[in-house]
Amino acid sequence: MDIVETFERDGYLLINGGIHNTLLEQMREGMKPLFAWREQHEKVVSRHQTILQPEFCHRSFMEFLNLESINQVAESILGPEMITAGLAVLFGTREPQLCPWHRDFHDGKAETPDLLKPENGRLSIQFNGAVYDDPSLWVVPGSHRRPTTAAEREYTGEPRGGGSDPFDETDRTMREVLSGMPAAIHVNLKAGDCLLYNPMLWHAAEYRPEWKRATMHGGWKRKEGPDRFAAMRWGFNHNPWLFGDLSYLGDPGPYFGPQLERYRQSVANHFPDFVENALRSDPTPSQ
Ligand SMILES: O=C(O)CCC(=O)C(=O)O
Repeated sequence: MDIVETFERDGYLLINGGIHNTLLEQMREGMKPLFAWREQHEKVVSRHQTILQPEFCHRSFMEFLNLESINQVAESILGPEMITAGLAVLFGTREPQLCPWHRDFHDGKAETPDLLKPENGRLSIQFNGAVYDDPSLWVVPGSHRRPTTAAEREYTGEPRGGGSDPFDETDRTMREVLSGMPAAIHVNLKAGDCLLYNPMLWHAAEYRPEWKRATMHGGWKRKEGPDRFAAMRWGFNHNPWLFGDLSYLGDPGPYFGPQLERYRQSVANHFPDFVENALRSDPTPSQ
């Protein structure tokens, strides 16, 4: 079975050691201002959603986004005309928290039945690229191409999106909640591993303060995705700075460069007002 068939069947692909060690070291440097940013927040912060903003964008992030080992696998699934979905970093939290079982576009949404059709399984990919060892994530293989089962519904309760909540472990540990989901498997990423996955997959995560976590979180879409589904336009308004002077990025590279151009084109097609405002105002970092 080739990688495309595996991705279609399971809804994910693991690229072992996709990020080489020298780059990992540089990315850890690039993470330092982001860890400092997190420390400034009183409340629990589990991610920074827009690390391509000028204040945080580090040269190593461009190199990561241009890794051939990862882009070629993604292109074999989505085709060469990929649109970037931006870049976030997942930290985990300062207090133990559970990111409960969910699909990114949940069962209550009108578009969900279509997004779950097997023929729509290759419109978008998201990734978790581990800069440090990362045992946080759990997934249910194959759940991206079928409606929620009665057992999953009973186990997960009301549909909800992502986000994480404090979890009282008096009666059950987070591990029990995660492993108790029917057919769930643990994704134990080692530093340098990159998981590509379909956002419709049931997934969940455990956040432990003792785990140092900086996992790159982004992805790609095929143009058809945002053209057909409003859900796939989520995040289009996260990066006003990508519509201004891009010289701060340096060389955006052979993969990310064209992916960024397609992103700008797709956002301009769907949200011309947003683009016009982004170009008019000074997109001062303000996350
Ligand atoms: O922290 C994680 O790895 C899970 C993130 C997540 O569930 C999401 O972004 O939808």
